[in-house]
Amino acid sequence: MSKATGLIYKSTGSWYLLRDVDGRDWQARVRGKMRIDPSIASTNPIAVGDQVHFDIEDDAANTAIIRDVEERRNYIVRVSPHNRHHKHIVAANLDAALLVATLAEPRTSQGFVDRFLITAEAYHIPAIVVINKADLHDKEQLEALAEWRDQYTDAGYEVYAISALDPSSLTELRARIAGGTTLFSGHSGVGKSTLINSLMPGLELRTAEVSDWSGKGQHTTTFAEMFDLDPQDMSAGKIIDTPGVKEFGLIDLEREELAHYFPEMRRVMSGCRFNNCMHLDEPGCAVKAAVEDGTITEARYISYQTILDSIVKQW
Ligand SMILES: Nc1nc2c(ncn2[C@@H]2O[C@H](COP(=O)(O)OP(=O)(O)OP(=O)(O)O)[C@@H](O)[C@H]2O)c(=O)[nH]1
Ligand SMILES: [Mg+2]
Ligand SMILES: [Zn+2]
Repeated sequence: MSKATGLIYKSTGSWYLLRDVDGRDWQARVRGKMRIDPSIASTNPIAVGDQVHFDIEDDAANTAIIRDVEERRNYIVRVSPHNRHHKHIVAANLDAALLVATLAEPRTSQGFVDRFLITAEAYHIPAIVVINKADLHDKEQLEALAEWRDQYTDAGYEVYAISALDPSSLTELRARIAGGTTLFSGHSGVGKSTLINSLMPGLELRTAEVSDWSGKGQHTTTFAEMFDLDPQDMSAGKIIDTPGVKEFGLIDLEREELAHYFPEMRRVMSGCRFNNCMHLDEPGCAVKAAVEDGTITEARYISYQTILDSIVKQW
């Protein structure tokens, strides 16, 4: 009954896959009362990426009982768009949060991208924007790609345009995520699992068949799961695949906070005349001045206004 530590690689809600420091896998459950961090009030006490202490239950059967969770370095929470009290810890102890977006089949909206980025900002997790399915881009989508690339790069984000089906397009992204733990998120069908398969030949995650791809989200992946980029080397980095999400509900934000989560607004807002400036119609607003001179992209500013509006309605 030795006590050991391990990392959660998968959670189905009723049981967990955990890997101990020697690389051995255990099927684990939580027994008894476990302290749940009341400041998060999530529906799940343990998430992928959590470091846990466990007792061996049955050595031959590889089963274990989780005792407690170590304090999280960080985590990312998803709020149900239908019930803001319904919070789910998607993953913990992350080095980056990567959004897989697509301009076609399916199209990811700017609002969705921006909500994801706000969430990552709020949790202080570096965000990466990946635009997948570059092989499908026609002239119009190539223009949209150039626009997205400019506006997100200007805002301060890393942007990668790739095709998960073309391994030669992945060189830079592969180097970027090496050595860290990266969460992959995005709508169903954008190619998260396909991309992970391309980054890790031999893994063979289930992906949607091209033939039964209808253009609607199909949720091929049903549970978050973490993978070692190199199974022989735990320090090579890890990727967390997640099920597709329809919407990214925002965590409890005050209207006044929102601009802080737009890095390009954060950089200039100290120049606003009023320190409670909402950057709407106030005189002497440095943010609006930056929009006018093109330092802040119009599309991102419109997104700010739209999201601000949704916060008012929500409360
Ligand atoms: N043309 C093209 N198709 C792609 C690309 N990447 C993925 N696909 C296709 O898109 C479909 C969905 O891919 P998945 O990897 O299952 O998508 P997912 O994001 O994991 O979806 P969920 O698990 O449902 O969240 C599959 O038919 C893939 O073959 C790409 O770069 N180009
Ligand atoms: Mg998937
Ligand atoms: Zn202002």
